[in-house]
Amino acid sequence: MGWGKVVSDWAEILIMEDKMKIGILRRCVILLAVFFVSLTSLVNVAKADSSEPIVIPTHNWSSQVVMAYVIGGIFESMGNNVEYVPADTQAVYEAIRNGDVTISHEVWQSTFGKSFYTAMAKGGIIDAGTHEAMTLEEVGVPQWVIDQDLCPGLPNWEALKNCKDVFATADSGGKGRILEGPQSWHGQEYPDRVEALLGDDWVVKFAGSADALWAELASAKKEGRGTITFNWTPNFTDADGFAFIEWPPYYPGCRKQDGGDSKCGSPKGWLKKAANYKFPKTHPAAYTAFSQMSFNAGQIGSMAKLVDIEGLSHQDAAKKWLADNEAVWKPFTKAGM
Ligand code: TMO
Repeated sequence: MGWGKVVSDWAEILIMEDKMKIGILRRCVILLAVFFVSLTSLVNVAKADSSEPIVIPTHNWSSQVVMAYVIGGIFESMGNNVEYVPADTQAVYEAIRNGDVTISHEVWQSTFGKSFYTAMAKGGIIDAGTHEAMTLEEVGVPQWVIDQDLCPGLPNWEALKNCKDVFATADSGGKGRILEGPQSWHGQEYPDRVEALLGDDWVVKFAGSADALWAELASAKKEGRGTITFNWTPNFTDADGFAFIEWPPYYPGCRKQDGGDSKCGSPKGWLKKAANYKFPKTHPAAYTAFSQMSFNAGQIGSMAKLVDIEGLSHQDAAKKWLADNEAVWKPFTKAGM
């Protein structure tokens, strides 16, 4: 509704009043009432979202991919167009900054905080709010390794000094092995740390995929063999229990890549959302909903579980999650209405 329509409505009312021979005082009252009604409707006019697709990145761990389709499904329920692109987990922040990708919905502090804020400092990417879930990304052992006391003193890191044989594997040359995630996540961080704190008795190997981590956890359990892998929470592994190694505490700058000696673990961190700076302007309704979105640890764990335990495809997992959780996500779309 624009001013043109308001003025023509008023003109029509004046003509009607003339025909009905209504007195001057009544005319004033009617006009005033109409004026306020028009004003309210003008104020309430929302700008429609662009039909240009909202570009959502997909990465290489399950909750992130399922949540991509969950959020895409929420946008579609609001009438928006959505596109999914596989994206590198570190380079994606530069892609959001320059507009090739619209959002990131799982910015994990420990792994991606630096890339996120580096892109922000250059201009073009905004902080779109924080999920309820707190996070930890760290190497550790399944809880049963602690319960069976395979390496007394765990999860304190210093226990590893006496346990290299427990965690040696066929390809580790007699050293204790730590199975890191894909190298694209943390680069040299774990080799730097392990060398700085444990020296030459330990070796870091990189898994090709998150699935390779879950396969290792499953076979180690079957064989009753100790294993140390990278993992994170929230994740589907929260249900069985996973004990993260307690390294010396993190502080900003402690990593070698940040100028430190790498004698520190990961921070207990936040989980944020990011967006291209134009998204609130091009898609105000979708952005308003996105800014409201917040998932807790149980919700994120359940998105991963649908794929990694129940074997659904990411798309089917998202459909099921949306169908089962309308009471969680529908309110995100109602802000500002
Ligand atoms: C970013 N990640 C959840 C794999 O640690």
